[in-house]
Amino acid sequence: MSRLIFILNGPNLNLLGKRQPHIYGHETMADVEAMCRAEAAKHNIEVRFHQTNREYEMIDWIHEARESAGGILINSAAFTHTSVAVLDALNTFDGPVIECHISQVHKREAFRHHSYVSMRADAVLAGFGTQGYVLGVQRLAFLINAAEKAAKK
Ligand code: CA2
Repeated sequence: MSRLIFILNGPNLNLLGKRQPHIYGHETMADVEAMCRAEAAKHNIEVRFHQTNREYEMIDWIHEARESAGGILINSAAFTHTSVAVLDALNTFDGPVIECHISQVHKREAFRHHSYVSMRADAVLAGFGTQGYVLGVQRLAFLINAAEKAAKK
């Protein structure tokens, strides 16, 4: 199994750390990327890290992950609650998918309680702040290692 993971971030997350720190904290996307890369390096995992405000770009990266990645960690932001297209793309990916939300979405508005992505995700992290990304990377590394071991048997 590939030791490359894709970490994909949806709309408005480029503003992380710059607005609404009471909800999303003070770290920026660049800080989150650095945290993910540091954690991945501990597990000998390579990272592609992307953020987009465009649904088609998110879908294209999921298609790219099909060809090369051992797992996906995704914070699809508002697309989580609206996008059948992102769900359809994730359903074409064979490896583990972990959904991550910085905030505890179930404590927030009712429209954030439903996630299309959760219909595909193997695990969901919500409310861990940006630490959730680190936990997601750890879990993907564990699953990739387990799959490698199983393949050797
Ligand atoms: O909690 C999360 O990570 C969310 O995925 C964030 C999305 C929201 O639509 C989801 O319901 C939950 C919003 C991302 C917007 O990010 C911003 C960050 C800072 C300032 C403004 C927006």
